[in-house]
Amino acid sequence: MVAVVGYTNAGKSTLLNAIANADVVAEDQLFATLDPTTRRVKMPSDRLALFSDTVGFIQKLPTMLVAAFRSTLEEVNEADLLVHVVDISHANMEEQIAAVEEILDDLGASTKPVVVALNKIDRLDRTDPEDAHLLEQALSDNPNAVLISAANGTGLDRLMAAVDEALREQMMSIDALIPYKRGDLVAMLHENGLVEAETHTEHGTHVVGRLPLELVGRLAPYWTANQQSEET
Ligand SMILES: Nc1nc2c(ncn2[C@@H]2O[C@H](COP(=O)(O)OP(=O)(O)O)[C@@H](O)[C@H]2O)c(=O)[nH]1
Ligand SMILES: [Mg+2]
Repeated sequence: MVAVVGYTNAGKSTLLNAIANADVVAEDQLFATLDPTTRRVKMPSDRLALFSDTVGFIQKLPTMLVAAFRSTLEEVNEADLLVHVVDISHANMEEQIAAVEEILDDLGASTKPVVVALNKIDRLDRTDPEDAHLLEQALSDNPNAVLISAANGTGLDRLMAAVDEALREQMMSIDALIPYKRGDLVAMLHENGLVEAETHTEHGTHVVGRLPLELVGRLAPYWTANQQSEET
């Protein structure tokens, strides 16, 4: 589960549309997204990820939006990873980043892994020294950021690869021998994890791969001697 967060108007809904062909309304106005919407996205690794749009973050949240924000709070807290969309063409980019980080902190989500997407690079001109400096500064402040244009699709493949890799890092290595009567567990692994090797033995399906931490325990009865109890 990936929650797309960011200051309002940063381009969250546009990004979600671009990666999922979702019909999320993109409007140049505050709070066009009042309800979080979730889309299934096939990642480069072939895994499915659920991307959810969230209500735009702003410095002071009006009371009337607290209810709408509550569902965002849920999306954020349940997410394995956050994609923080930043409008790099905005004069107050830094304040906006700080405001979003502060809200994430308030939500208790400041320790979630984050991929920063510096959006709207189509509005910058690299041959303009000021823009070039801005890009350089933004990248040195956010070393793992990906430059994108949600509007024209630039960098979306690199963003997806970065998300895939960050999700992979969230997973733990597994090595299990699953009896044939527990085909449901093999299916669960394919759906939620990464299968690196799968062999059919006399005693069941031997699988090696990676699985989100919270699901690893389900395979515990079938771990082999090679299963690491701690991530290495
Ligand atoms: N030039 C440009 N405009 C963008 C880009 N991404 C979004 N926008 C525009 O920015 C405005 C806000 O986008 P939206 O997706 O609604 O932002 P949200 O509030 O974060 O969901 C809309 O007018 C979009 O068309 C981009 O990559 N380049
Ligand atoms: Mg939106």
